[in-house]
Amino acid sequence: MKFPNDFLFGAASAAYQVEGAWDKDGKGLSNWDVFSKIPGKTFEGTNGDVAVDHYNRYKEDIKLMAEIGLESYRFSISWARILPNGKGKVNEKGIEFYSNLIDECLKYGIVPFVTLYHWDIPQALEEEGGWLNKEVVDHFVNYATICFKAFGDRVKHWITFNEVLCFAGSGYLQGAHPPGIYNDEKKYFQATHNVSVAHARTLLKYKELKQYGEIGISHVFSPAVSVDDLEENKLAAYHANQFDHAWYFHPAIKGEYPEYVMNILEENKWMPEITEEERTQIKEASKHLDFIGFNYYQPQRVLKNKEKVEKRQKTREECIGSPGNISFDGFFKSVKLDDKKYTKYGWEISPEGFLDGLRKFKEEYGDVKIYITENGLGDQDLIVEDEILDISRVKFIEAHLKSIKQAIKESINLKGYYVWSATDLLSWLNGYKKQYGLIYVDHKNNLDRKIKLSGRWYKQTIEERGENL
Ligand code: BGP
Repeated sequence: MKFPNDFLFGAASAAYQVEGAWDKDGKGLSNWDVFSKIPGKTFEGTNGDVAVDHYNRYKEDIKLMAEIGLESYRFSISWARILPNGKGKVNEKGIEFYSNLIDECLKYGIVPFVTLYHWDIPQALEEEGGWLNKEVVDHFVNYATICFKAFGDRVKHWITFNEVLCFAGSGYLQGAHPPGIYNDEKKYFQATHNVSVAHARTLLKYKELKQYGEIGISHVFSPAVSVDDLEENKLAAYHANQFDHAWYFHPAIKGEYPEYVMNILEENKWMPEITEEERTQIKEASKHLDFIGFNYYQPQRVLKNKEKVEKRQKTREECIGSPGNISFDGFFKSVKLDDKKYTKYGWEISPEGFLDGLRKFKEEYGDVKIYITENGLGDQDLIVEDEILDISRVKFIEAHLKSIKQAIKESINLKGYYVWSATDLLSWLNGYKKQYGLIYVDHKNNLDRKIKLSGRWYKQTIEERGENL
């Protein structure tokens, strides 16, 4: 079987992780510009001031992506580049940069797939309460509308938000991302609800503008599976899926929050303030959702937690995504298992868990169109005589594309796959050492680029439309 012709093979990035030029051409400060400079927050104090200088080298990067044969490039817009204070006057230089980037993609026939929010809120709005402040929702819709009007003639694929679970969980439960708050469930649920409303209103605005493209949201896809058949562990897995998936997928797809979670929020006094108008907006938007994006890296192996939960700020090591942590509410625990394979960074490698999760998703949510907006291997690549021999990454992508092929055979509505990431880039909490790219960036040598083995392998796979997988 070949992958269908309308299936997009792409790769992805995010503004803060690649652009650099943090204070160039009128860009305002973002929360990450500030947070990454607080001692101890990031790996060896790394930040995105320069990142991989995509802002200045985007032409070279897009050319290399074209050489790989990428059909689509997913990137994000930095809100503070468009609106330095998050609201008010538009920074024309910011519009110009993204306009040029889009044109450069189109020059090679690469479809731009644009994320409006990949975690970098303008610092001025963060200081006004960030996602806890409902006025920020208005500002977001305004920012999105500016982007639709400026780029919507050429961009026909939009993602409102990237991984709300990750930025809100890290920002309000673990203290590992800005605004660096921890153990504040009430704030976490209020922020996630406000983001759901921002997504809904932005989607409705987009439809109102009649630009005839598609719009969706990308979420963490990390299906929880019980370690065994014990009832208490199966309940732990159910609970994890309700909080980590249903709390996000339900409003976007079904237009309402899951009852199971709502009951627990009520019992614990964690219920966010939700107005009738917001409920209606969420419901209405769900009817027009075009697709859901999944960022899949690993499943979660869980069991009922019996340990006491310590109410404290998590260390960076506890927040980098490897299993071994207790959930925020103390209900379940994720664990490493002896019979599973793990990456150098301790993330499970499970193409089977991916396929299994996709099947379960279809059972629950039906035929929703899906893009895999991120999937990839974080590693420290082997370099031999200047060649980047990232064999493990080839194997990783190959195995996950096989799962997708099988899923398509089973009529799961998958329409695209984006390798995380196009070029090597900044990992939020792991610095530049943790590489994901199809294109190598040499930090010892002027940030020189070079296509890796995985890039060449991906090129061939795209040319064959995956027939030989
Ligand atoms: C996702 C984010 C990406 C990226 C990726 C890899 O959660 O959307 O921005 O960072 O994870 O994560 P990490 O860099 O922590 O390995």
